[in-house]
Amino acid sequence: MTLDSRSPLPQQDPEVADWLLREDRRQAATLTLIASENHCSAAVREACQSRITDKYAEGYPGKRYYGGCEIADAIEVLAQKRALQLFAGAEEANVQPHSGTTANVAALLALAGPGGRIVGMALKAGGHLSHGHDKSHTGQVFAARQYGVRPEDGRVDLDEVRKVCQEHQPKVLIAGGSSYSRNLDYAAFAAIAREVGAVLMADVAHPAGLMAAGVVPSPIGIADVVTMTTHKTLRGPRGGMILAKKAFAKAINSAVFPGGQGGPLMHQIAGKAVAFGEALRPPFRDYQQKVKDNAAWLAQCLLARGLDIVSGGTDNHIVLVDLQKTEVTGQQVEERALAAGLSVNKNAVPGDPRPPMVTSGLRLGTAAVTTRGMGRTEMEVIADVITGLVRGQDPERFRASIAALGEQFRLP
Ligand code: DSN
Repeated sequence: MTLDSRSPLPQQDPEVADWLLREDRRQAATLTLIASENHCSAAVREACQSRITDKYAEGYPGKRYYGGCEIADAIEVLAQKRALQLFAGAEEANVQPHSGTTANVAALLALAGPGGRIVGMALKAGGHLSHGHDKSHTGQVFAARQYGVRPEDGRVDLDEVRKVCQEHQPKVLIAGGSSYSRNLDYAAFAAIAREVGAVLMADVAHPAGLMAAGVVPSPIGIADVVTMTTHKTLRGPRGGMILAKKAFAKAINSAVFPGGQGGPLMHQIAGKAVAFGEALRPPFRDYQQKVKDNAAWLAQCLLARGLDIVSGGTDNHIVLVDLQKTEVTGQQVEERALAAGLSVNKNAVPGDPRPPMVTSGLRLGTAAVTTRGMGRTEMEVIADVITGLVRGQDPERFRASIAALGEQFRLP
């Protein structure tokens, strides 16, 4: 945000303006290692704060319930077109979901129907709440079963996925996670889905940007439906998107609107169009390669300093530190990291005996620090700090070096 003497907000509402400025300063001074966060460009932010936020555009381009939607139509069509260019091979794009969870709920309702059987990865194994967890509508509205990961190597066991599917006979099999750091074999998931007559839905909320850049495998053309968020590695505005094979598009569109949402957030859709445009340019591929290289190097540095990493490394932007052999919990390290200037999140590790607000793990992600231009040297500093904090060193001793990195590597 840029507030100056001509901005209306500080004059009209100094309290909110002050909080927003503080958030700017917080982000600048903190290194974000939360794997689901990133820093979108000033152009994306400008689109998101545009006047089109005022416009109601219930419906879809060419078929709206209000007049005056010509420009909303043009923006939404542009966002769809760019999404289909970016994820080449996808047949239809719905850019209206307000978030990844609303995208997942809509897709599941379209594909399984209320009460329908679904199978997804358990939250504790690296899945997401919206993949059938019992505290989520997806575990309450649908008959959900979950698969995990192998305790010995932290990876998805396809034999277990097949077994759960054979027993449960789901209408939808979900491949994807929110703290899973390894590539998924989408073709193998598709084969299992076919064996039991299920539709395959891939949730690529986390690796979407890496996937768009071609640095990790893509489920496009393999999965029937692909859901994602636009604000993680994809580096766009907050929101969701669903890509679908033509056969499923009508049901999915109806499940998004009128099923689960009213008016689309046209300002966010404008931001999505800008972000997809950025992702179509060559520097985006280099950025994603660096995100992945930084994560691999960070994992290696942490291992070299004696910490355990779930699955022994990473294929994407996520590094999941397993603290079970240490004296500390995820919650304690999260608090210490914040005191040092690192924003990280506690996270369950496979088989974690601790509750979700405590956990025995730490999820790190390299998308945001890579956006700021950081590389191998900075990953080594971060690994030193995390290791020091796990071993009980005072966060204060790291504050100055983290603040210096924040000064050197600016926010976009
Ligand atoms: N909060 C996102 C994540 O951390 O993966 C998803 O809900």
